Amino acid sequence: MTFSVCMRDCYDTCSIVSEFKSGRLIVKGNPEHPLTAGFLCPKGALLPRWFHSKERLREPLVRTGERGSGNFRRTSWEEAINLVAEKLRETIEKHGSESVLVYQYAGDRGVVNYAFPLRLFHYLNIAMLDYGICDRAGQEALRDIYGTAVGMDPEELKRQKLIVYWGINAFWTNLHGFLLAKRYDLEIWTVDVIRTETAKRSEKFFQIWPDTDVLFALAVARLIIENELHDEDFVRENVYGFEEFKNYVTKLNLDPVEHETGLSREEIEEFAFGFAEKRGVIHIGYGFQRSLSGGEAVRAIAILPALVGHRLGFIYDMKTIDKSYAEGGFLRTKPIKRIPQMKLAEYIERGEIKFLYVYNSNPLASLPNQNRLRKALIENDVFMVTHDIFLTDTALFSDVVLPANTFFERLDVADSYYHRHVALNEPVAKLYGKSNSEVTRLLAKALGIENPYLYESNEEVIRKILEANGLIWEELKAKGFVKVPEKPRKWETPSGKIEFYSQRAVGRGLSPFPEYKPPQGNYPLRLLSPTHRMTITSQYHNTYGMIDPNLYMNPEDAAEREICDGDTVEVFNDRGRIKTTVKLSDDVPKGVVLLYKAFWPSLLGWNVNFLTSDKTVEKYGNGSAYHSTWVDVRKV
Ligand SMILES: Nc1nc2c(c(=O)[nH]1)N[C@H]1C(S)=C(S)[C@@H](COP(=O)(O)OP(=O)(O)OC[C@H]3O[C@@H](n4cnc5c(=O)[nH]c(N)nc54)[C@H](O)[C@@H]3O)O[C@H]1N2
Ligand SMILES: Nc1nc2c(c(=O)[nH]1)N[C@H]1C(S)=C(S)[C@@H](COP(=O)(O)OP(=O)(O)OC[C@H]3O[C@@H](n4cnc5c(=O)[nH]c(N)nc54)[C@H](O)[C@@H]3O)O[C@H]1N2
Ligand SMILES: [Mo]
Repeated sequence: MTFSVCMRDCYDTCSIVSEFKSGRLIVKGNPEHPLTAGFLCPKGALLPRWFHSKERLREPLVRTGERGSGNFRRTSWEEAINLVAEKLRETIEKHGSESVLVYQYAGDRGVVNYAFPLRLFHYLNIAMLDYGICDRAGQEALRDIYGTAVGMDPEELKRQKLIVYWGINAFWTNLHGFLLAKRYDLEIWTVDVIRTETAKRSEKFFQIWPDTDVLFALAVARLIIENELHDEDFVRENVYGFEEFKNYVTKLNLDPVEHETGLSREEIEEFAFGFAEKRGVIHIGYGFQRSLSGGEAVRAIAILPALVGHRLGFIYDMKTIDKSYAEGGFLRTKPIKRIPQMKLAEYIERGEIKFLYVYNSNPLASLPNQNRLRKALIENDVFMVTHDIFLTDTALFSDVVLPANTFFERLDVADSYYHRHVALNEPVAKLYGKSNSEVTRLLAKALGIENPYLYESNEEVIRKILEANGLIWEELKAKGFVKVPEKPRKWETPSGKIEFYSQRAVGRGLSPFPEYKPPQGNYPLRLLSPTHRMTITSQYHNTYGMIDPNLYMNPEDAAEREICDGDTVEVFNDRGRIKTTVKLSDDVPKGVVLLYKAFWPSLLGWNVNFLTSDKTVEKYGNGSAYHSTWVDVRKV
């Protein structure tokens, strides 16, 4: 029996008990783990299929044909590593170290596997991303109010009565979290544009028009304050700028709120009164904040739990251990040049990137405005290396492809961005490819670098991190996971209080209070691209195949365009056009259409990111705005 951890970019970070028997991998949820609780989600249960997939890359590849054509020749590890090292050296000499960008994200969340390659790139003073793709706007917004985006330990929910899933489809994206709330017998509410599977399993569902969450939250705040349902003692002692906030929301005219949000006055009151009475906790989603209004929305929503007396009554991010040692930022001798992740195409067009090293990510599926990105890569001279388990779209565009192994094949640990458990991942079997840290060591050697930090073993790095965080290796080995105790925390805001009047936001040139701006688009339909049940962004499309490429559309919008269920349609805007079939559904409100996010373009012929907006929210850390996409649809 071996302990593994599901390393996917997912809230749950499940502890797995795995075994390799008669040449097959067997996985089970670790029964001792309070969240995994003995079972795996539908994606996790299929991990052996992913592990044994015939499509796994076995040998490095070197491009022989046109970029993106898929023409490669197989080569040895030695030749591939030498080629990458040589090209890296040459690019740095010719264009400087900042013309090289390492593009990586959370394809594998192992502490070592995620961070160790950055040691080499820090050592070489190479450019890095600003990581704006996922949860950035909300991070900034929560810091504005609380000085931190780290909220409540979900296991503390057992002392609560009500959880609101706001802009998160937890039943699909945080299944173990959702079931924890059920086990603790909490009342569950959902605020979403779509009647999701989470909404269908909730006691109350508030179906809101996109981008109007700011207004809804402010209206709720106003009703709570006006009716004196807020926790007066808590607010007096712990909140900065309550009176100013009260004046701000009191001036709010509630009539247009109904019109804008699509929620009735009764629904808004029901939320306000129920939330105050039950002292609700809010799980603020990552999904819904990926829009131009996302930052302001999180800021408004985040005020609600404090109003009813919670110190940190939201769930968003979790940080339990300091992992910086794995990344080795201390190896750098120059400040980091950060490239906004969402503006990759723009930086390539400007000729600022000459060498792109990609690992743990599939940007040619997951980044917005794919036509622009692909054109930029084809027209500019960028040497591209991708380290992945599969021949993804990104790999297909690369000059050198390096086969990665899976987390079942190496030692690592993982923390979670949702709960407080750190889990152990031991190797259980070996098939093909090399881990991110192995490749880093090989590259360092080929570059002739002698620094010992680039040659530390996974175990050495893990031991040092555990030690620095007061965690005991033997304990981890015995159970597969340890819980990191929570230390008392202060709000790290300028006033040391929860700031309803946010001085940090003012410092960034924003209004002290969340502001509503009506969404504007140049096409009639709003296109949302949320997560799919059986994939993690682009992962598992090629191995599980259970994707849903349909465009979901409200029957009224379809009737206006003489579209029937099952018709083939073209979805289009200024950035691109794709063809797919339509499913009519009342779960999607009129004026909104839905395509699930980021399948493999090379398998499907398209994905939603040929349509999505690559605008960013500058004032909120260049956060992504996928959902701020407008399209039209016509029958073909
Ligand atoms: N099964 C599965 N699980 C995943 C992932 C996956 O791809 N598949 N991806 C992982 C990753 S990377 C992340 S970041 C998380 C994301 O986890 P979630 O936050 O649950 O992800 P989404 O489905 O993108 O978005 C949640 C909801 O936001 C809603 N929404 C969109 N716009 C608005 C709006 O203006 N207001 C409101 N109130 N709601 C709106 C969408 O309808 C959607 O239901 O999930 C992780 N877990
Ligand atoms: N339209 C739309 N697009 C979106 C979103 C959206 O809501 N709408 N959501 C965005 C969000 S929230 C996120 S987080 C991003 C995620 O986008 P990406 O970072 O591109 O994530 P994945 O698609 O999961 O790709 C991860 C890749 O890492 C590879 N991988 C897995 N394990 C390893 C390993 O151990 N080593 C190496 N070298 N590779 C490995 C996998 O095979 C996979 O190809 O997508 C974004 N894209
Ligand atoms: Mo994400």
